[in-house]
Amino acid sequence: PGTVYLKDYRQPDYLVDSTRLRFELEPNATLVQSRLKVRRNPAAGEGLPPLKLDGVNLELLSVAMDGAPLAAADFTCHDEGLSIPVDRAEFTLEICNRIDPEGNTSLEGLYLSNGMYCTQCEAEGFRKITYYPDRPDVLSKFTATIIAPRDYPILLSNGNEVERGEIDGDRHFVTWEDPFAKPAYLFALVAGRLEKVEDRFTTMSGREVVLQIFTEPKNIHKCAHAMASLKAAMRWDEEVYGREYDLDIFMIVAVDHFNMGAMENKGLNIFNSACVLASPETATDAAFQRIESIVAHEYFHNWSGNRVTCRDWFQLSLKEGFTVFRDAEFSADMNSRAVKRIEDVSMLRTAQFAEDAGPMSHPVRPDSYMEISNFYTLTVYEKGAEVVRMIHTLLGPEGFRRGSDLYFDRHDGSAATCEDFIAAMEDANGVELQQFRRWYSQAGTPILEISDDYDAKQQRYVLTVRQSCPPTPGQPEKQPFHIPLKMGLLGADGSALPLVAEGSSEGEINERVLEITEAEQSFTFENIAEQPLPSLLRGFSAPVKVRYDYTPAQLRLLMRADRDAFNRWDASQRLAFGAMAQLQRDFRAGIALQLSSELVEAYRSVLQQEGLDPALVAEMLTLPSAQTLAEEAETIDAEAIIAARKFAEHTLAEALYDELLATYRRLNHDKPYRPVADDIAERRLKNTALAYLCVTERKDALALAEAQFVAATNMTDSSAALAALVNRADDQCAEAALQSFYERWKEDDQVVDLWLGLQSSSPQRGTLGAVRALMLHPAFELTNPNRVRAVLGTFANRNFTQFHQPDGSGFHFLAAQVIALDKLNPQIAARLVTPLTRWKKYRTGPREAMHAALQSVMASGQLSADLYEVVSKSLK
Ligand code: BAL
Ligand code: ZN
Repeated sequence: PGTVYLKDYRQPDYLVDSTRLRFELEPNATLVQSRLKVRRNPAAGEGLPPLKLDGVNLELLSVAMDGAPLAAADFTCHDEGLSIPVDRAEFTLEICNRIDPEGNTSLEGLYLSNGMYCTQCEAEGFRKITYYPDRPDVLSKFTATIIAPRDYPILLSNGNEVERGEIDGDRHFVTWEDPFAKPAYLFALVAGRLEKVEDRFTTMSGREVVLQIFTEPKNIHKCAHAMASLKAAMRWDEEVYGREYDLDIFMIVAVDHFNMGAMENKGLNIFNSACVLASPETATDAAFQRIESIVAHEYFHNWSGNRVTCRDWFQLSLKEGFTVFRDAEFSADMNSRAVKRIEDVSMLRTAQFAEDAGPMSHPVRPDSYMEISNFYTLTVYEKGAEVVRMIHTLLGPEGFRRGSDLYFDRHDGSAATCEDFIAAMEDANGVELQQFRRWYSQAGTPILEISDDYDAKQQRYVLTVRQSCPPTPGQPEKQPFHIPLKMGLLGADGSALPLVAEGSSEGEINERVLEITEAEQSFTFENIAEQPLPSLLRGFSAPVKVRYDYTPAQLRLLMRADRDAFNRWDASQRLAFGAMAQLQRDFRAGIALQLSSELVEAYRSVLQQEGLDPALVAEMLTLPSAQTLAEEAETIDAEAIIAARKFAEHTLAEALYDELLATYRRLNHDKPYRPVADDIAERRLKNTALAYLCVTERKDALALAEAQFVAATNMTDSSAALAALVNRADDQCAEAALQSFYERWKEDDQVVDLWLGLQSSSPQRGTLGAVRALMLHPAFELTNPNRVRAVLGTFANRNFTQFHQPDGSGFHFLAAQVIALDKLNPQIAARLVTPLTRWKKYRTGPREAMHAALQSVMASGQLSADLYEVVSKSLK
């Protein structure tokens, strides 16, 4: 496969003013007719070059220009599309082709999922439907007529329904018209036997919008939370960004087979069932929160993505980074702000930092790709959101809003770039963000090495910051970034010290945002009456690593007293990191393991401290995951990480048993389920305590888990108890619980995914043999991405112990599954292979085994472009 470069971007030669589509749906032979009003793009240059249309896996039946049929010799048809000579500046092109939705297991384009037709066109799926200039900077007004047998009563597309009727007695049709010009990637079609729930929303200007959520009839009771989330998101976007919804109808459809979480097609969002359907009995708190955030995310795209779209796919973060930032702020407003931040940063530090340091490392705005699907990454999404957050921090909320207003005004109805976004922020605020742009072009995670000096006589405190960024593929040297470093200073008693910068006339403040722009920079604070303790990178104000030599005692002070909740948690993580690093060293040196008493006592204090948000307590009590420890390590020693983590967990559980038990008992009360922040926080802490108690494998603790499992009336408590049993209890007890759980929920796809994932992630039960057995379970299908993620994704990404078996069997097993999956669904295969791509970071032994597994994928035959890109770059 070839490489596409950002530097090669050219305007489209032709524009498509309108696109009329007609579908006659048949499982294996759907007929697609298109009628395009095409016009030479005056901005693209002179002459009339051939019209190039993208098309993949299509059976071409006919082409006509201005009504005149073209003979095969009149144009070129190849594997990737059509090239049609053109002799006029404007014309109507009519194309007829056939596709096979049932045979389409890639889940890109039009496909059948559980008897329901649906589409996924982003990024380049539309070319699997019909021949078209499938690029985001060609915006067109779409009309779609869907013809289907009457046993597909629901026929949906974007925009407004304008006509419906009967055809030949046993078929019917519906025509949809979208008044907003859009790129083909936002096109959607759904046909099925679906039921809907309906609600209404009155926009800020008083217009009434119909809201509909469609699902299979068996799931119709699971839509209420998504509907409530949608309405909250609509209101929030009006209040915070001044953005109003623009069509008269907004539809969401749940589908079972879906590569992504959801898709923001104009007026017709299509969702992975797992990201929209929830009931208290079947969905965990985490699922409720995920649904709230994804529903909001897709809705927010109506402005940040649809009204203003991307010029090309290198600009993907323009819509994704911004929209993730928007949804994160929405979730923070709806729930606990600190806990949301902690969750997001944990994920970023574990997985995005690893991506930044791995063979697929790329800037937020990549320079090149082979297959764009591989760039729907944590870097483009999550780090992209951090970049937007930094602009927000630098400009403040009002300045940022001025910038977003200008951005939407300037680019409404067009395709924009990341550069346009920053320029709007600059112009609206009269500031200059030239250096800041490096966040879009330079890959890698910057490191801040911070040291300080206190002069008691002068009462002067100097903070010195050195920044660097490791080399990444194609970028050996990095220029300094513009980094907002939010900080404060604590006195010995934990009080916030007033910050007065050298020469500053500002009044007393306790927190500052230092703007780091140089490779090395010092900041001086005057009138500091005592040796201060710095609280650095508050709220994780930049996606960087901070190195500062904190003592355990200083970390305990930050944990107890910092006014920034995020940094209280961060201090707990640093303390745990230090202790676990020591355990890893001791393990390798053959020294008997001993956990730092500082850590044990710090955790005890957290459990005893009054007035803390229980969710924050739960986060502070949770040791860094094995994956996070691996990301932090210079060289990954999986065996030592597993031993260290297991030992630390056991020691804490034994030492704090009484406090954990008291916490569990205090919070284990019967309360009707509500997915609201306070209740979620209590359940989180209760179940964290239960998991620790069960680590001891004491009978009393396991009895608590069994009792909770039996009595639970919501899935959060039920699955937490089951996980505690599955991870800790003897085979018989866990087996019985697993069986009864499956019998009760086997008809519910979301719960079955959870059941599969629990087993796959268990260090006890998710052995390779057990995972192979799960793949033979009737519930498992390799063609269903949710099942693949539940069993294989969980095993490779969340079962550190079993995946990293010293004989390398886990790696070779994953390689074999990736090879099989690539024939069916390249996007999912390319994602699943990720853990193997990190082979270079492992110590010798696992490194060679991982490398061999990856080579076996490469040698297995013809790989998809998706998988080829990831594997070939990782083998370099
Ligand atoms: N645009 C793909 C799905 C999402 O990020 O919303
Ligand atoms: Zn998105």
